[in-house]
Amino acid sequence: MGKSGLHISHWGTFAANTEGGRITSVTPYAGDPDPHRIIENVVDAQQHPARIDRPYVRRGWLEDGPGRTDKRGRDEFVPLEWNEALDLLAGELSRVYRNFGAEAVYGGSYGWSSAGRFHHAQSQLKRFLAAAGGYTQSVNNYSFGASGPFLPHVIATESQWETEATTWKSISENAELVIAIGGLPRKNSAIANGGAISHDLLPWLHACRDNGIELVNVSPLRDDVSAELGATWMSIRPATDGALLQAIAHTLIEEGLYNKEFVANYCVGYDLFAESVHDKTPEWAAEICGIEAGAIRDLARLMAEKRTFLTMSWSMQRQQYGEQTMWLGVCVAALIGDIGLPGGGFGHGYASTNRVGHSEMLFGLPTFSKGHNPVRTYIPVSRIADMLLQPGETYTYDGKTLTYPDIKVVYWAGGNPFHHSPDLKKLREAFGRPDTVVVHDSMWTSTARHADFVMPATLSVERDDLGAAITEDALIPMHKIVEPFAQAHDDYDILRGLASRLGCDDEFSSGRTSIEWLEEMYTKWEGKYAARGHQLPSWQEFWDKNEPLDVPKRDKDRIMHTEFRADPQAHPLRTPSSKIHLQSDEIESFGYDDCPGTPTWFAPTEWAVRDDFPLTMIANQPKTRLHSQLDVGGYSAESKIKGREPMRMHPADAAERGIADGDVVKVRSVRGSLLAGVAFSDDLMRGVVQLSTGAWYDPDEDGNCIHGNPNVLATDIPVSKFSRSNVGQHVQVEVEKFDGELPPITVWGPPKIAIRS
Ligand code: PGD
Repeated sequence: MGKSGLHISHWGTFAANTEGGRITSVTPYAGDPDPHRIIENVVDAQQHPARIDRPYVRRGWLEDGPGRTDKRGRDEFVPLEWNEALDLLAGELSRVYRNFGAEAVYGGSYGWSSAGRFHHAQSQLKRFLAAAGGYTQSVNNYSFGASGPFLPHVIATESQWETEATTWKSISENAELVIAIGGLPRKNSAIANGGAISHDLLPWLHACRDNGIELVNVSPLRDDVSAELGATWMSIRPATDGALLQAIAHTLIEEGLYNKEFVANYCVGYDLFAESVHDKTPEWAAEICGIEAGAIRDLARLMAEKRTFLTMSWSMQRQQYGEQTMWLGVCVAALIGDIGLPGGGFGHGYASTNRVGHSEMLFGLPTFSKGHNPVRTYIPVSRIADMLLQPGETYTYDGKTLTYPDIKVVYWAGGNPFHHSPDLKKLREAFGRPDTVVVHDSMWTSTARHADFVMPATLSVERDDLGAAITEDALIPMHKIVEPFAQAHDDYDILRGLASRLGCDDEFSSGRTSIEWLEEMYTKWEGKYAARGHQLPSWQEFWDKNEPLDVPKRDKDRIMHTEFRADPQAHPLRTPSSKIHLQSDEIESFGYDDCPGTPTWFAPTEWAVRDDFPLTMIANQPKTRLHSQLDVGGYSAESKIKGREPMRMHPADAAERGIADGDVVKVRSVRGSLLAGVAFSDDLMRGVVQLSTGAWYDPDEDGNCIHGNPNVLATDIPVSKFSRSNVGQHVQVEVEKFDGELPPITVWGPPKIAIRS
């Protein structure tokens, strides 16, 4: 029996108890004020039957060679020896680089991978592909792929609204009213990209409550703000927040309550904006969003009276026309005029992870370079299926016209597109197009099953690393806890094996082992702090001590845009006019009918099918795991109902359909269907069901999911012609009781493995 040092995951920091080389339990870090149970998933996952034990190649690829096929995701796999796998794959990469050039290799490889600064699979892959010749890249992300490129045109760049966001300290001490559009869900703040150490959301929200701050949760889900905070719940129909915001703006203007001085000095485009909301009365909005007109007026008046902080969750823009919704939030915050004042203004993504609103490390974290990618071609990340299905086709993005490249190799490490991509049947078809698909993962996820080459990666508990999220107070030395499962290798070593075969090992590895890289990264980082007068221990001391290292942080009392407010000439915004845009000639000049230059609310096109699919599904982030990671782990598994992902439903909506609590149901959309287990809840408004993402896609013969992955239902249309981001948050569905024989879940074990002849 043993107890490990601390280990860090995106969802928390823990020590592990081990016995006979296995993890038997985990204990949360004592310094975490609000640990989350997700850390428990690590225990069962490490030796789970779903682990990939060795390299594999798809039988069809081995027998027929590379090429277009409909067998991916349906074929069996042939086990390979490591050298054989690396030789075969290196040969295929050489063929493609030689015959088609580097643009034909897609290395966008989106995904969260694992915590740990060095063994970050996606970064390792990018460095390797850069050294091998280059790759087609992706830009933006699935989290805030619309607001990321859009907000810089009207108010703030990503680095501003993320890194320079007003801190919770300032909000809790100075705000009088916090309006949370999309709520402030504790479950989402469980995670932090890079590794969560201290979960502070609840303590900060308790401070807000104790200081008498009024909290308003604008969401179809009551529990998007924890019950004990006593928030006012404004239950709003999904995808109608833009209409609510237009009506608030209308009231502020109509009643002369807006801050004229702020608008005159810090904004452009007021006249056109005011004209655009002229007829957007609270009565008009009430019909759309289901909130009474009087309540909308009262809210607008309250906002004008009190120091107001208006924050919008990332989910607000993971919807069709998401840029416009975000922009309307900016406009309302600007009309209120508290931007740049203590505890007031506009925020985006507070509680969407454990990041926004926390101060950051003074001079960043240890890093390594992803090398130089000579290929300039890129796609907005959510356009993966369109790219594979429509090579050579042109499309718009952020004022530009781009062309989809012709991809021959798709190489993925540390992501699960068969989790994250809406419209999984379309993705399946798209994954049939390239010559070769390569996946590194620790688990037989659905993405691994749709690959030709499957390379078994270690879990973070099986390797040495160092880590923390940028908003933490400490850096954690992550000593390996257990030996790698079966023949799993670190991504770095797999890629090194390929690099040496392709003749680019020097460029990729610089001749270093993993531990030498950790030393190199730490030493450079420590030097950066030392040069600025902050003495940190040497690498050897840090590593040997095996304890969290305190790292100095930037000011904890920051207010976004305070300098701009103090002197807009000396501290201009990086928008075209240097001010906040309530209207934009630049956006108008792009000519996108779905993203015009004066912000407005549009009804989602999916509403056209409401007669047949009357319920709106909210496909949001899960409580029991991060995305799809470790879905097989104990905490995630225990939430399933008859082996299916739980779907919350209002008892009255269920009663109308003859559905009982705990029933398995078939959920249908225009695009497909899935099975889920029903959990009754009156925390949802009527007409809404909620099914979290992340149940591993387990397709039947027609590609419908027997396990409960909502992306088989969701549409792959873009947010708009501007950002081309994903709209997975909402889909129209109908639900019926499933009375058939329940098919067994197959995705939690290995796929069919061929006996080698
Ligand atoms: P994860 O489940 O985190 O999902 O999509 P993302 O692809 O990031 O996938 C990470 C994968 O990496 C897992 O399969 C894990 O096993 C693997 N992995 C972990 N560590 C390692 C490692 O060290 N090496 C290797 N090789 N593999 C590793 C997330 C994406 O989903 C995001 S960010 C958002 S915000 C989106 N949200 C929604 C949504 O709200 N609604 C819908 N319908 N869909 C969404 N999809 C998006």
